[in-house]
Amino acid sequence: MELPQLESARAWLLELPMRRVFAARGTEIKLRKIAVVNLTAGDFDGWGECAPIPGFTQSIDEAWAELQRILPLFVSGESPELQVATARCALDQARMDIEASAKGVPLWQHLGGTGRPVTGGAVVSSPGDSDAVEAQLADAIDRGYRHFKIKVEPGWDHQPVGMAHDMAPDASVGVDANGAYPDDATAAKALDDLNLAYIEQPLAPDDLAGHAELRSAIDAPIILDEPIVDLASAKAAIDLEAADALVVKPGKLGGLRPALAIHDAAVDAGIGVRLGGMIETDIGRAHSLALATLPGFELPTDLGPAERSFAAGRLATPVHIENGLLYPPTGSGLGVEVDEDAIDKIALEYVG
Ligand code: OSB
Ligand code: MG
Repeated sequence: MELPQLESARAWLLELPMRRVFAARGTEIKLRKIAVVNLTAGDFDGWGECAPIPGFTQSIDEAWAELQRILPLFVSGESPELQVATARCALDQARMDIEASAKGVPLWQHLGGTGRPVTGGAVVSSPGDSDAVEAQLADAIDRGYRHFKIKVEPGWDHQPVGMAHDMAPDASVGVDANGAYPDDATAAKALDDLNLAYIEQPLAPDDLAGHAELRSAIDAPIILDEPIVDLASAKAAIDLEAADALVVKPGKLGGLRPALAIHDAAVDAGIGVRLGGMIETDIGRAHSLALATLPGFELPTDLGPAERSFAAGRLATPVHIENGLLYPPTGSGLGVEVDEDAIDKIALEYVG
């Protein structure tokens, strides 16, 4: 679909205080730095989010520098390729929002999704800190989540998963090791005793063969996250039968279009996809929710209203959670109301 000529391309650099420190392997986030992008074309406008994670993607400084350099070029009719995946994602999302609005359909319909409710999931970080884990679980239960993804490592797995099952016996639990079990096959296999919905990234990112081998020893679905950075890496994991499902994160992949391509490749190969989070605001969460209504996304997601992560700074209408399910908006385009005044008020820098 041809977009009408862009009339404006704007971006804001924001800093949001976290509700609590997000601590996982190699990452500790207290203040979240992200950028939001707005494009206008004819009667329509679209929003997207650039949400880098330190140590996991290129930095916000790299992403912001690229947005500052490239956004003015779009308005003068050029369409240069962006090099930073999270910045590319923000532009792709804003364009998709405009495309769906111009068609008069919800974004999920434009993407080929169904608009069905999607299982939300709260991510529980701070491995080793049982008070912090208990507080996060209690908070998530309070907010209506029925699925938890717990950050685990050798020596910190049976205990937090047991806490989750005790505190919410009907909820489902998955774990994310961020590659923490490479030297401990016994501990990795013992995760299978924990009644888990999935085990995300137990071994090192480049150890596809090791994951393929572990799969045959374990019943719970093995899911890859870190090595899935584009369509080629997804196909490599599929070809080696390294996973039961692949994590799909639009930010890391450079947008909704590459995410759709990986969804399709996985479904063709008969494996699953899981919609992962990158601690986005309600703008990024709404985009991910639309994508998660595609048929391949059967596993619980990392998604939910952004206020579980941030202490302040609501940028858009939060996605709606009820009994653990997220209900995609029915309006055309992204379908959430973005609060530009709120964005202006907290912006550190602006381009446009
Ligand atoms: O491995 O999934 C991961 C956050 C930062 C870095 C890596 C990961 C994560 C998450 C997402 O788990 C958390 C969220 O979006 O709430
Ligand atoms: Mg992960």
